[in-house]
Amino acid sequence: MWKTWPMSAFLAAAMLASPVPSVDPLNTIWFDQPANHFTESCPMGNGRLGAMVFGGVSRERVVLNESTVWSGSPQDADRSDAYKVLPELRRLLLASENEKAQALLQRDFVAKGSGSGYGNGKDVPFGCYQVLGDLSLEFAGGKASGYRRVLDLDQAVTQVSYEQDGVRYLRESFVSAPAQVVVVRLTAGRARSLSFRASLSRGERASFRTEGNDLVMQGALASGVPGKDGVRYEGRLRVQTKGGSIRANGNALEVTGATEALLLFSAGTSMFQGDFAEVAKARIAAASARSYASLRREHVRDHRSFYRRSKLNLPAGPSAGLPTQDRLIAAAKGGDDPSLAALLYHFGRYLLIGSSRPDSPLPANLQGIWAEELQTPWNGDFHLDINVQMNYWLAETTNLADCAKPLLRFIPRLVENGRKTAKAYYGAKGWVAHVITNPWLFTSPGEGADWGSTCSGSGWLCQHLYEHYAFGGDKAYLKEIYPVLKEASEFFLDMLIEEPNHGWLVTAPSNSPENGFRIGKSGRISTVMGPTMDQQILRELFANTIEAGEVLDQDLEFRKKLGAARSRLAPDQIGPDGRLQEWLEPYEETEPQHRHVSHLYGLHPSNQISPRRTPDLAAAARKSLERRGDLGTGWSLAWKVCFWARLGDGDRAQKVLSRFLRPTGGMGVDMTDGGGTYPNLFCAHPPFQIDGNFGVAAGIAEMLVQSHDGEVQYLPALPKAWSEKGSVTGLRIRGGKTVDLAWKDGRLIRKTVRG
Ligand code: FUC
Repeated sequence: MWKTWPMSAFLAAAMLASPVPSVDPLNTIWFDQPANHFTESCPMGNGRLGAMVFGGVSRERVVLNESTVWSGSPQDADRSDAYKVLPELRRLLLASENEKAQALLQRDFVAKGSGSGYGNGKDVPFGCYQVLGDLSLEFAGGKASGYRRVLDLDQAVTQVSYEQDGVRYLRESFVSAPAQVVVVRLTAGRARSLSFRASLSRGERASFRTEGNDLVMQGALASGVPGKDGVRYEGRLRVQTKGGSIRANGNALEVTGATEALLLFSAGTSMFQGDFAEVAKARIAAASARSYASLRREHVRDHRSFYRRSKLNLPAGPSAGLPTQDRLIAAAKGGDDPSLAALLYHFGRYLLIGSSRPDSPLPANLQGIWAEELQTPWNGDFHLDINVQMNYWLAETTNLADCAKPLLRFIPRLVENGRKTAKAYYGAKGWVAHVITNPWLFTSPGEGADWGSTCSGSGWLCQHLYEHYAFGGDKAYLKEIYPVLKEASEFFLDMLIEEPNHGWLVTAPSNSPENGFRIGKSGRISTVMGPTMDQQILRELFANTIEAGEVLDQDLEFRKKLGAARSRLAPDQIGPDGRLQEWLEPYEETEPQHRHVSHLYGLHPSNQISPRRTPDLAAAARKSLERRGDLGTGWSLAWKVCFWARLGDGDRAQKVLSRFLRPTGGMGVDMTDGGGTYPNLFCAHPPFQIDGNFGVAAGIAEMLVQSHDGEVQYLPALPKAWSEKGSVTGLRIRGGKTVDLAWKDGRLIRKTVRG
């Protein structure tokens, strides 16, 4: 039954993999020891299948993911009569009785049922993104020396190599998008010295069996409804060897005395595919008929067709050759290594390519597609008050616009449920999504009044639809997404109320994610009308809808209506202390250093505030940022890098970036200022949350080129630390052109604009 490869393919494969992988400080993450935790692992992915290699010597652990492994099921979480309390809610808000409004909102205006289970929703209908399972390889053998584990971002290949009992061992792994398989190849430097036991495991809801040289795992996830199965899945591992023998032993396969082994894994779920098990089996069959060298070559070529579109080159400092973790520590101690920021930039792009390919079934979630738990933090869901959006900030600017497609396809799918929610809660036309959503297209408010009633989630998502047009200029695409923008605008047109003091139009009820304030001796309040962020999102949504209507020559009357409403939206206000106000009133916030900086949405990601066009507002935004401070959770730091870049302050952006790179191992949830970077460069909220990786790469791009402000700005926020020399290729600007730059002593020495 073993497959014997032709000798020529074997030789080619052996020559491809150098025994001691090389280290390029711009493109490699590497370790001189195995991982103890997945935040030290080497993550790889093809936009659907994910793998994290731990690289143990006596036990290799590869954590496997599949992006549709989601528990839960569709549910109706709308309270159908919520709209009846809307007048009273609004009366209380207009009478400045915010605390009472929030109590009423909590009672009658949140989601029906268990909502997201307060972020622990794996067994409720909201559900949770979950690990698929583990692949374990157990080896016999003594102490290893010369250990090295390298993730090569340019090839998207991980190599684990060491010497044991005088034999050099090499494991090479990748996750192929063209072949849709996880590939692990094990080689030994001496013939017939490779023996191991391979097994699959999962903490719950899984059964295992062997089928010839295949290991199969299958199961059904919780639906959240007692007695009903949720998503069904199947994973299949095939083991092939050159030399030696393979034997099934219980639910494991044992390889003895091989010179080389090839492991192929594929998986699928029933979320979008009835014949998922057959498809996975067919993929294994197709891949196992090919040589390792051809699978690898195809994979590297495919990966590079995304990865090599942009490259940042910054000088390597003395610590650049160290293992990545030591490099982080050296930088935190003040060591000079600008190339570390370039590695972080490349890693952000690498992770987007790995978790969100043009044909991925779902957008990247809070952990991309790299989870090791059954209950991931915050359900590994799609948060709409910053997180899923931040995941895609780098897509357009760093030349991965096609990787945004999973999000762009997901947004219109929310419309149907969003219409129902709009009607149930606001008696309004159009569609709305609040602060959390999932593959079951949840659009109801969250279950906690203090965070769950953010009503601008849909508006913020629409920004992504429109920006894709602003960068790409594709009118056929604009035509497709226009109805989504229009209906989102219709919702807000219908739900806005007039604020009596100035006659401004404001959202009500809402909040400023997820911050609170007090009035007099009140407790912490969040419920308000017209938080600044909502108003900024609506100004942008209406403008984009109008512009899209103009380009498509549609809906003149509607455009006029939108324009009139837009001019009456509450404006940005500068408070008595000179800061940009977060709410309609200059309330005293309960946490002045809160991680969200929602009221600066207008500065970034929107373009409403700029030092050039609105200097007063920009100065007020700067004051707000000063007060928020330079600490925060991982994603909050990433956002601050973007803010300072937009304010043209490269050194400050660099300072926050250094904080982002602070090495941490902390895994507990920290909502304040524990943000930093894990040994494998995953962003620490803590816990691990991938948005920060994406946001910081977007921030680095903003430091180098900006195109949101009516004219292109080259090197708008180049910090002194990078000024000596550097270059970047492939940054994308609105209108679709691509920019390459080089600089020396802080001055631009070369600029090429292509396209
Ligand atoms: C929001 C943030 C938290 C966290 C969570 C997933 O609630 O305020 O910091 O990122 O989303």
